Formats: sequence, C-alpha cells, structure tokens
Amino acid sequence: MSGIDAQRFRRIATEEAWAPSDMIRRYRGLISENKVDDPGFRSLMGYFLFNESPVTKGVVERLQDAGERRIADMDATGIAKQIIGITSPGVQIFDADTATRLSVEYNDELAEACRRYPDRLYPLAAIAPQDPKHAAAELERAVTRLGMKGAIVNSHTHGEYLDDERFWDIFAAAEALDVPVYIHPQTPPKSMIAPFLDRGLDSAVYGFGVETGLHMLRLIVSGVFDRFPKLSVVVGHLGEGIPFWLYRVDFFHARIVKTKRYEKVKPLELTPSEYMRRNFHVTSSGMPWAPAILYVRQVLGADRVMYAMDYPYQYVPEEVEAMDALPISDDEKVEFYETNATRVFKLG
Ligand code: 1DF
Ligand code: MN
Repeated sequence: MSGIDAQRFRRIATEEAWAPSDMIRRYRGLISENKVDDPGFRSLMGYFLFNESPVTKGVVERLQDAGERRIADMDATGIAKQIIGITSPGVQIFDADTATRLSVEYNDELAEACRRYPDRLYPLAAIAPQDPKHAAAELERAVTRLGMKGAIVNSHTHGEYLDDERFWDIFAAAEALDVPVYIHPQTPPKSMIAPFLDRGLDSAVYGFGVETGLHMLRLIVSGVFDRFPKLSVVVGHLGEGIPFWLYRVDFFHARIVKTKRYEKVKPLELTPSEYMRRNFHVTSSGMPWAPAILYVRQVLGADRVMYAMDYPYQYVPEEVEAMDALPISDDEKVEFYETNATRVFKLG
C-alpha cells in the first residue's frame, strides 16, 4: 500500500478515461479489418487492443469499468471524485451517422453508471462533431437530462479542427448551457503524423501534446473567443505546452496582425495569453511534476490549474504522493485538488 493519506484532501481527478465495451469491440473490428484510413488510430488502438503485455491489458480492462473496480482504485489512491470522459478518439473515428448514434448510446450508458456513485463519478458528454447540430443538441440533452458536466472532444475529427465555423453550434451550446468543453488529445491526423510515427513519437509521449496545443492556438487566433467570450475550455497536460510559449505567441501574433502578413489572421480583442487566462483551465494530467505545475500556476493563475490523474493510463499511486508534497500551502492544495474543479465543473 502507498503512503497516501486518503483523508487529508478531497482529491478530484479531472481527466479520467472510460471506454464502452461496444466501442472497444468496434475499434478491434476497424483495425483487424483494416477499415480506417488513419495511421494515428492504428498506432494507438492497434497497440492498446492487440498488445500482449499485462500493462496494456490492465489499462484496457480498467477503461471499461465505470463501477466497483474503478471505485476501488480510487479508494486505493485517495481519489474522492473522477470527472470521466470517453477515451480518445471516442466516437470521432466513426462516420457521421455512426458517431452521432453512438454518442447518444454511450452517454446514456455512462450516465447510468455514474448515477450509482453520485458523489464519486461525474460524466462528460461524448459528442460527434461530424454533425455539429446534432452534437450541440446532444450536449444539451446530456447536460439537462442526464446531468452531465460538460463535453469532451478528443481534438481533431478526421483532420478537422473546431475553429472552423461549421462547428460553432457546439460552442454556442456550451456557452449557453454554461458548461466547459474539455479538449483532450488524440494522435496527429494523417496530414501531419509521418515524422512523429517513424520515431514512435505520435502518442502521449509527445504527438498528443503537439496536436492539441495546435488545436488550442487555432481556436485562439480564429477569434472563437471574441464570438463566445464566456466559453470555457479545459485542456490537460498542463496546457499542452502552450503556457511555455505564450510570450513568443503574443509577440509574433501581434506582429503578424500589425503587418497584415496573412489575410486570414484578423485582429483580436485580446492577446493570445489573455484568452488563455480568461477562457481556459488546465489540468495536471500526465504531468505530476512540481516545477511545471508551479510555472503554470504562476503564468495562468492558481485558480486555473486543477488536478488530474489520467486514470487508467497513468494510474501511479506515487504520483499522488508527489502532488501531496507540492511546495504550496494546504489551502492552495485544496484549491488545486478540489475547489477549482468544483467551480469549473459545477459539482455542487
Ligand atoms: C494514452 C495517454 C492514451 C492518454 C490516452 O487515450 C490518453 C497513452 C487513448 O498512454 O497512450 O488519454 N493521456 O491522456 O495521457
Ligand atoms: Mn487523457
């Protein structure tokens, strides 16, 4: 047993993954029948679903449990609550009709599982950006009828990013419902994956962060946050590298706008870093590393940084101990572990 004191903090883990068994079956079929033209998906799910190691098998078993086993694992690591989202790439890998239909089915399934542990498990809604109008309607149904806490979008959908206005019904719905959209990584799309894949850098090791950081910057420079100033976006992995880049992004974005370098890059109401501090929260998923956490708290504000474990992909008890040992006060730890998440996801 680890040295985690389960009583000391009410730890809320905010980027925790779940996979419907039906989706796992469909993924296995897509890969073994070679039916999907996406090298990132083949790399990611070909590994998790066909690798023989007990480590990957354990991850895939845990992914499919939204019940007793998950609760036992939470108890063993002092996690009071999980915010649960459908694992990457969720329904976004399917064609529009299948994805749309499955998003409804999987949301019903996850909501029902979470209802059995009402003070432990809190679901995010899977949506299918392939059909933005349906995605917006499904988010509304999930929040108002199923009690879900926001949406999860596993980054690009067949190489398309949410800064494209055709997706903005999703943001309009999230803003109107006053719930966050969690933008979770996925492997880079076919158009950018080759130099990642041939050195094994396409997944969580690095490619995820590059792809999702790009998604964040695309949203910011597109003007999406001028159109939806109250939109709340959550990202993991301490902001996918972007907090480290903000000075340079601000500097060159201003110069590009001022010199009219690109017709498409229009002036914005705020600087990129101001949108980061106004419209984004970040979680510590996968990055239980004191220097990085302290830096991001300094740059974005302590009210913008929340704890996440990234269960079951990174189910490592020692990481909870490392977070308990962060060089911040106990009051600041309560903010990091609990109150920021309670506010952002409205856990009531
Ligand atoms: C991995 C990591 C896979 C994360 C994930 O979803 C994921 C991994 C498929 O280890 O390949 O969510 N993660 O967020 O770090
Ligand atoms: Mn994750």
